[in-house]
Amino acid sequence: MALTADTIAALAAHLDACQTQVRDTPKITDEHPEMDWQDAYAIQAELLRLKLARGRRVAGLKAGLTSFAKMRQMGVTSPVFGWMTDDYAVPEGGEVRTAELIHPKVEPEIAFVLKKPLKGPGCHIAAVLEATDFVLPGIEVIDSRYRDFKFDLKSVIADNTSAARFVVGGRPMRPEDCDLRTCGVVMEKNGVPVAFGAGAAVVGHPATAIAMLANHLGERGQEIPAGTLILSGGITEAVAVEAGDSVRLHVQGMGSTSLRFI
Ligand code: 0L1
Ligand code: MG
Repeated sequence: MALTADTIAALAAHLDACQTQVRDTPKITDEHPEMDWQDAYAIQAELLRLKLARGRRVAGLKAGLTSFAKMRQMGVTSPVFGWMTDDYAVPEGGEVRTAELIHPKVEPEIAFVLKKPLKGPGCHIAAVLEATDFVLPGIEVIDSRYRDFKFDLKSVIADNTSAARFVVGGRPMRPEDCDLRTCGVVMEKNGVPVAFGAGAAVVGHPATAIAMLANHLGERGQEIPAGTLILSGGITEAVAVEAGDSVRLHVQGMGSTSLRFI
């Protein structure tokens, strides 16, 4: 690691303050170009520790930058991983207070809920499908704490992959009852379709993103517990939203889920 424990703690506190005070910041690698991958995930872990110390609990995990569209949009080549706490969860059809966010965007995703734990290394798509209880539509609200969403991969990892809010719902399906590669998604903003795609946009198959997450955690001696909700990654580019917008995601065979920005 390139950063000291004090610097890691200070950077996590800075990103935490940006989120709670709804203000943006230049990317942290501007000040700390020596920051390495381990530092980035250590800052993310310290951010989580701060939240748990305030009484929050982990509500799920996420893979990000998993679609070729997102990778192209952000100019990166590898996925990133993060977590969501209970205060990020929006009830189905519920409201998101835009004043609590900096510059929100929404992503259409397929969420997985596990019935068995998953542990890497060596986790693969078949193990994920066997461990999955059900899949369902999920909308992720991302809100990078970095000015104008301008960041590099290490900065975005430290910022918990821009996680901010999420909603899941619709009609959960068993993974054996659907083809997650070809299943189509349509996301509407204010009733107008704004993003379309199919599951294969997420690293070829959304379950592969879950296997990548299990392998990432396995390298750190961690596993994904049974019962965990995981957002497998945006299927299309993220769409900017503002107060007054409503967003609905339809996933083939799984119904739809929605939220509103007030
Ligand atoms: O969930 C995601 O794909 C977001 C990853 C972070 C990059 C961004 O803020 O767009
Ligand atoms: Mg996402």
